[in-house]
Amino acid sequence: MTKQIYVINGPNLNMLGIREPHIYGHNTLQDVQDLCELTAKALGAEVVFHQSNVEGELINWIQEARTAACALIINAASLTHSSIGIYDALKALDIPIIEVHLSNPHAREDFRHKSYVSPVAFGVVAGFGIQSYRLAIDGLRGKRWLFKWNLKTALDSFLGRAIYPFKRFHLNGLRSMF
Ligand code: DHK
Repeated sequence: MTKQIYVINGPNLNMLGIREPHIYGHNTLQDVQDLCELTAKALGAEVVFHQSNVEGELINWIQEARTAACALIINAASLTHSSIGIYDALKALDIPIIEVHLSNPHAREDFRHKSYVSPVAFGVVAGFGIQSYRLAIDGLRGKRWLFKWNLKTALDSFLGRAIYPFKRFHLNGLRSMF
């Protein structure tokens, strides 16, 4: 199974390229997704990419990432500054969380200076436009969480080839060790 990096985007990010391009740039959300996929590929990972304007949907994807992902990249957009629901959902994860923003919220209005994501984030990347996402994914390179996942994946594929007839039995036993 390929390791998965969840990339979750909040309200209005579907409007990228149209909304306030002097702040958020001219690239579209599809450009962001393409960039994330390309960057993750170099780490041997695949990207699960989501955007929603609905808080509950974002929370469902965060919960899903708990078991499905090796890392979570999140731009909660305006909900960064207001959502205790997202904060609580993120707190339940034990995978690395990286907060990203296209703009630098700290150089903007006061209400954008508060983040409910930062207290539970391993790292924050802001102000580099869509390159913030690339930097966030690149920042995972060589980190132990990816290594742990790699070891499991490598064992799965090695054992899968070497002892095919006993595959299910052995893999299930080994999976429980990691
Ligand atoms: C995006 C938004 O939509 C704003 O509400 C945040 C963030 C900043 C960004 O820069 O990506 O304040």
